[in-house]
Amino acid sequence: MRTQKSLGEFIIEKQADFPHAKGELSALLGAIKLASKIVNREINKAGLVDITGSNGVKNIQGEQQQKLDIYANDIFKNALIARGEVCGIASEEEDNFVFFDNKNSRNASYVVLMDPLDGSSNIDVNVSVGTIFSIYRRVSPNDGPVELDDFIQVGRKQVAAGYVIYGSSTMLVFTTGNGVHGFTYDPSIGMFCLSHESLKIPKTGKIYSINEGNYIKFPLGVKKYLKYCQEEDKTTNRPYTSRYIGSLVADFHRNLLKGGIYIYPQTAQAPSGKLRLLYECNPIAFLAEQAGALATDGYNPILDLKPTELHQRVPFFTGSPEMMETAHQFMEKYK
Ligand code: AHM
Ligand code: MG
Repeated sequence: MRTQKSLGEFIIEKQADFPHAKGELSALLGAIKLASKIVNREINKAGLVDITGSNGVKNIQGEQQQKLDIYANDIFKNALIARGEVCGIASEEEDNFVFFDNKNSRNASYVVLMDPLDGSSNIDVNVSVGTIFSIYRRVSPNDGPVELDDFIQVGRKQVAAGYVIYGSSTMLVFTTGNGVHGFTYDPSIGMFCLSHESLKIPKTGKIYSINEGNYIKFPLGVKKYLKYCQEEDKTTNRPYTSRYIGSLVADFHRNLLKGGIYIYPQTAQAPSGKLRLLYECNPIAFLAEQAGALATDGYNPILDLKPTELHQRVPFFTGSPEMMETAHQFMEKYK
C-alpha cells in the first residue's frame, strides 16, 4: 500500500503558501508534472528508438525525426497551453518568446521560462539530463499580448522555479519560495512521491564541479581557487574531490545533496560564460538560495541581476555557502 505523499497532494496541502493562491499555480505545476512524465518516458527509451537523431533526418516511415530537446520543448509547451494558466513562454529552444494567443490562455497571469532539456548531448551516452523551469507573474496588461518585459524580470520576482532530473531515478525538485522540496518518480504507479522535504545544502562540502579542460582560459581568481581546492589541508578537508557531469541539473543536484560548489566562469573568449541567465541560472539560483546555498556571477547574487535580453549568458557560481564565500574571496583578491 502506498504511504508516500504525492506531488499533487503536496501541492494541494501547501496551496495556501503559494503567492496569490488561487489554484492557478497548482494547475501550472500540474502541467509541468505531466509533461515531465512524458519526456521521462521518451528519454528512457532514447537508446531504442530513432528519436535521438538530428533534426532534418527522416526516419523509416519518412517522417521528420525530432531531436529530443525539440520534442521536450513541444511537450512542455503543449501541456502549458492545455492548462490555460500560462499566457506565454520563453525557451532556450525558441528564438523569441511565444504568446499563447488562444481563448483559454491569453488572459492568464503567468509566464514560464524553460530549458526543456538541459545537457541534451548527454542523452546519446545515457547520462543524466534535466528540465529547468522558472515562473513569473506577467507584468503587461492581461488584455493584450505578452511583451519582452514579462520575460526579462529580475530573478527575485520568480514565484516558482524547479528542475526535473532524468537520472538513475527521475526527480522533480521545486520551490515556491517556501523551501525546496524533491519528489521521486515511481514509474510503477506513475506518480511523483515526496522523498526530500525542505532540502538544505550542507554549509560546506568536498566537491568542486567545473570544466577544467578550459583552465587556461579561466580568470585568475578561478585558477587560484582551483589550486586552493587541490591543496592538502586537514582542517578544511582538502584536497576536495572533482566531479563534473557536464549537465547542470545533475551537477547542481549532487552538490545540493552532498555539499559542493559548481562554477561555469567567464573566459576571455566568452566574457559572459556559457549558461543562460533566464533559463538556467535564475531558476537554479532561486532553488539554491531557498536551500541555503549561494548563487552568484562570482561577485553579485544572480537573482539581483537585471536581464536585458532573452538569451543572455552569465558566469555562474553556486554551492555551499562556506565554499562560495572562499571562492568570492579569490575572485575579489585577483580581480
Ligand atoms: P545546453 O543548454 O546547450 O545543454 O548547455 C548547458 C550545459 C550545462 O548543463 C552544463 O553544465 C554545461 O552546458 C556544460 O558545458 P561544457 O561542456 O562547456 O562544460
Ligand atoms: Mg541548457
